[in-house]
Amino acid sequence: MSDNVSSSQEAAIAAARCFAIEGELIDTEALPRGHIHQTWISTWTAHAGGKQRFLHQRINESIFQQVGRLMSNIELVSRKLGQSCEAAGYEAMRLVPTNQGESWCRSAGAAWRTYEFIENTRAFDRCTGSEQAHATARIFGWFHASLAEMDASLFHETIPNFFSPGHRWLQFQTALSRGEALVGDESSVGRDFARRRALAKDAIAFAKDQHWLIELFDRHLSKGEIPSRIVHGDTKLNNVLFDAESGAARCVVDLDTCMPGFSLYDFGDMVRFTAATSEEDEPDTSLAGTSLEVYRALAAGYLECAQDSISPLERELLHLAGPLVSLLIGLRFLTDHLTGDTYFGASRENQNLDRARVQFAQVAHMEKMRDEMLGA
Ligand code: GN1
Ligand code: MG
Repeated sequence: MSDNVSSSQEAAIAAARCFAIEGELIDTEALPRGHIHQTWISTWTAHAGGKQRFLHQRINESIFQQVGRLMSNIELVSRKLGQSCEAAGYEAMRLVPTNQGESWCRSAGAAWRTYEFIENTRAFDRCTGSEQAHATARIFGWFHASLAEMDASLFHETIPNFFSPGHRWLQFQTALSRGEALVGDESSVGRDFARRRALAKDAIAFAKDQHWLIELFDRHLSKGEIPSRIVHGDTKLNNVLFDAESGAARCVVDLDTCMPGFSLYDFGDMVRFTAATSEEDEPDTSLAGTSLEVYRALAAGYLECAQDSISPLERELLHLAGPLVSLLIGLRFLTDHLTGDTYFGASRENQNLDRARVQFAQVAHMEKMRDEMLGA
């Protein structure tokens, strides 16, 4: 074990002990998931014999700068879902309080939170087929319905403009123009940007061609024609836990971006990830695209739950939600590639550029299937 790993394991052990867990700590191991936080699982001897596991997350404070606000949103959502999950046949994430009764703590300078680990489940990075897609859309549909009557003013916007198409476009444009201002001055930053921009030439051109989609949604959003609702904000297939035996959807996880947004964002994010025909960072973009069959199952499942609560305009724009969110996430990956991989990080060269290209290939593929998606 390298020094870094062992010291971060020690930090996770110290943090785990700050939470109100009974029994003896037996083991902790890292769980490499997600782009944002560091996650650990601990195992404890349970009171009545046997063992119990917990999930500890070291919160990324460069992204979530106000941890108190983030955790307040999560407390609201997990409490609300906890009230309605049983009747729907689902489960809700359960936060474990700290020894002082708070929802998070600081340990050795870092911010940590803990959830009960939900046993006998599996998460999927790739969709196994229509049935799973349908179940995914239904659990997120239930999620929206459960939060629909909550008072939105209780929620904090933990990452400003997180869902705003125009904001994502501006971040991309700013990365380009800041980088361009440095090119030619022979600084290492300028040279690195020129190299990254040259590699991304095709992706940059594609993004510019798709600006109409951003404008379309921005127009409706700014006029209030698309209503603001409490959304999940990261409705990837792997944020649903499925029962390891029956395969039924059991629990929605990753409540970090639960805040006011718009439902089509969540539906679009479901499409971009669940109906993807490749991994999110597949280097061979000829494999990237969107499965029409999976799209149809997602639309059917989502409409079963949301048909009565979405507006006619939201229904009309449903088929464009997938392209929009693939474009937005693609823009974010591309922006990160251009600015040195500082947000999502990268475990290999050009990973964020590959991620952007996959999203853009999906946008292009969905454009070709627009009529079929419209009819779903
Ligand atoms: C990030 O870390 P993870 O995988 O839960 C990101 C989402 C993106 C997603 C793309 C707070 O989520 O917005 O859609 O990566 N989360 C944040 O895979 O930026
Ligand atoms: Mg997430």
